[in-house]
Amino acid sequence: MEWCVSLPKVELHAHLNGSIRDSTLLELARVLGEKGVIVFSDVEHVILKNDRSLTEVFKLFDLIHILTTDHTTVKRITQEVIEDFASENVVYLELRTTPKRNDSIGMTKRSYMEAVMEGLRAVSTVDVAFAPHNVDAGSLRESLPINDACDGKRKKIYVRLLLSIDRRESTAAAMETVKLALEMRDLGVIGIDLSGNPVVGEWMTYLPALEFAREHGLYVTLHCGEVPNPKEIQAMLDFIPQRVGHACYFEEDDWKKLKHYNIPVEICLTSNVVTASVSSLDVHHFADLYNAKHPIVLCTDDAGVFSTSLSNEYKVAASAFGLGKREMFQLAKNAIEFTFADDGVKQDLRNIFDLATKKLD
Ligand code: 6MZ
Repeated sequence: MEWCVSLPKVELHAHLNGSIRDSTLLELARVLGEKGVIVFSDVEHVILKNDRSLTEVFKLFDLIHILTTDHTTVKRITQEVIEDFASENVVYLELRTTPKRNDSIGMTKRSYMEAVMEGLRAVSTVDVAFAPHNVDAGSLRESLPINDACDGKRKKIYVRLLLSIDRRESTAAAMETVKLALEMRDLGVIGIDLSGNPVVGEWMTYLPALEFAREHGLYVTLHCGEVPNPKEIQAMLDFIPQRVGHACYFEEDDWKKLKHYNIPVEICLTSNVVTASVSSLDVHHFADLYNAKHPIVLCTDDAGVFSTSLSNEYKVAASAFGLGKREMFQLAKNAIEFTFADDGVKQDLRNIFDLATKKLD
């Protein structure tokens, strides 16, 4: 595990509200309990529970959103989540979150995202490079020390943001999210994710917004095949997104299409097994895709909800699929090519890995 922690890593599938520390959730729940908004003893065991079905996961998200959807808390969780990823040597993070409205406190999707940006700026324990067009494109990038997992230098993490469309949303709400993403490009927003309870909603509802996103140069990644839904899986693959997440319930034609278009897959091992989207690691599609040299990247999905970390996902993959250090290093490094980052950032990341090669043997 120590080796997996010191390995530089790239995280491409992490939901902000799924990555919160348990201690923070409990603290927030206690405060709302004292205010009489919730009954603390009712929610404590829900937060600490380890095994969760997919249905329970989405109930938990409803609870988490009650605890976190105000500006101060959104700022706080963003800051903590970035610190947590950086502390385990994640050197590049694409963090995704669903911009939310909360009329009772005057929150708009834009003000939600402004709170996220404040959280990014509030990180002080590590250097955060998040705005491609101003902060880290110029002299600051040069002046920041390269993250070096193996010595005491200050860590640096690149962060880019993906805005999520929740499957419960209407076409108009999805379009609002895409327009917001376009307005926030200079602040490090680079793409759109489609997520949310996979048994809710219809592909055609989100398609106009996703097409609009693509036409305007935003990258798109889709939660695809987390539950059996053959028609939707085919429609999603025909859209040719830049990446897909999960791909658990693919049939032969789906694999063919995925491979034909060479679409990288964000693999979330612990999440898939806990939610029973895959019955066990022995039958997980990681092995087939890995052996076929299809582009894949290990990700956490929801490090808080599933009590995992990216280092742990590498450890799980190593023991389930027999990967050695060399294979794990290559797997982590390959992920650079599947990021939505620009060429300059990709080159920086390659340099970080090259530097680490010498020390990790
Ligand atoms: C689908 C998921 C998910 O956006 O509020 N989310 N969607 N499948 C999953 N697999 C377990 N895990 C998380 O983060 C939480 C939201 O991310 C999506 C859900 O829409 C959830 O409400 P944000 O920061």
